Amino acid sequence: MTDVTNIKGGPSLPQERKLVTSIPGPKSQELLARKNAAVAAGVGVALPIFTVAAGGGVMVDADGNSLIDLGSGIAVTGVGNSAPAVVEAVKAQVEKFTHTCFTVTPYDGYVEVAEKLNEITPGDFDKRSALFNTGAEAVENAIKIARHYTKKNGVVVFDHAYHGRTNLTMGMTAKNMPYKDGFGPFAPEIYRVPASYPFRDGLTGAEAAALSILQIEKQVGADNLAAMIIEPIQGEGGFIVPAEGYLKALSDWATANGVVFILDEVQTGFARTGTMFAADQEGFAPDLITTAKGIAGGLPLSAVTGRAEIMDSAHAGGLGGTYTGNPIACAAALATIDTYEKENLAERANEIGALIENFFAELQKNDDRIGDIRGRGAMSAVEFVMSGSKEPNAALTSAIAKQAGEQGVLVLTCGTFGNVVRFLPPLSISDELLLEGLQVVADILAAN
Ligand code: PLZ
Repeated sequence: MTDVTNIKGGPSLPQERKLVTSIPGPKSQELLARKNAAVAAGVGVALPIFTVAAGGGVMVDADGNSLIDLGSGIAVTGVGNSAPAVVEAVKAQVEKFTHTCFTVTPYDGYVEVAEKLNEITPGDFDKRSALFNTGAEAVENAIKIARHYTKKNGVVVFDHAYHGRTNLTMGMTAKNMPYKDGFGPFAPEIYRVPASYPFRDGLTGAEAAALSILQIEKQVGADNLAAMIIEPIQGEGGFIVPAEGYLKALSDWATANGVVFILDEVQTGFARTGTMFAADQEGFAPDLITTAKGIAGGLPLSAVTGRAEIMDSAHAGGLGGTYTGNPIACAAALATIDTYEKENLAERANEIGALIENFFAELQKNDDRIGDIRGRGAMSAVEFVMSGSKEPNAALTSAIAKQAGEQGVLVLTCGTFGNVVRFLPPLSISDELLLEGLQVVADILAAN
């Protein structure tokens, strides 16, 4: 059996799909049994292979199998796992100090990340940032800040939205199973309205926005509304790209009505969609933007960035947390953002996206279960339907994910109806490996 004890990750790992056991192999099965006996059942896993190393476009498991990674740990390792610049920055920081709590005694890494975010996020206005640990925490804080600034309470969220698993963000998330079921009651003053879903509603951006706004005006009222928050491309909800002009119309309405407009770019941010942020392609800047995931090469860090007058409205001591803006995560973020810029990974995301979309467009000619191919950059997805209809085909979708995993390709699913296969490869993946992974999916499709 392969000895995996001393394998190092990063891009120098052999970039190959290689199966030496069935998936999951005996070592992973042994670890899975331990996991089931030690870890709460609610913490599920998509593919029970236990990782020992990862980098470039592959992950190696405890049995020595090398799998193609088309998930990036849910859009986190955009620069690749254990990217050399990140490893170096983390090592250097960990040898200096590991923690002070920024709100006790500050350090410059935090400030530098804030400066960088203020510079690269959309919007030509004076900005401030605050750092947190997780996407959900960033979303919670964006809502806190918007409420404090407007002195209003209501929050508008959308169908198919995903914003997290904490109590407030669970209430903001649309899908019941598995995120909310039995975990209520949820926080008050959250109002859900329809969102643009071109494949299913056939509406233009202007028509869809008019529907959303009508409901907001009739059921909430701008005077009661602190914020509206939306993902520029809905992620967990199905990689739904709204019709052109939809987001701008919502933002214009919010601005005209004294409502803080927040874009949740936790999944879309950092080069993933072919620009540094998805909003860069929408022709407007949100008041606030939440980021996480791709920000720090895998270290837990998140942020709220936005207009100085809104961000500064909360009193000193009102925002914080023991670990928020941890120095090691900040060092990793600076190296990660530098890597996106220096290696022009946004452009690479576009190449990856074009490759995926062309690949499935070819298959779609002979397979009408491929209902919709959509996305931007390396945030691409295929929505599967029953032949000759738009009825969601969740069975085919989960069969693809399961069988792809067994054949050494990690793919993730998503969607309110569970019928979307999403592709979120690390931007460090090679064309060859990506195409090999897609071909595995194509062969599974042909066989099912
Ligand atoms: N906002 C847009 O995509 C996280 C969730 C995975 P956290 N999405 C992946 C899971 O099953 O928990 C996400 C997101 C958007 C917020 C979040 C929440 O980010 O870092 O998971 O809290």
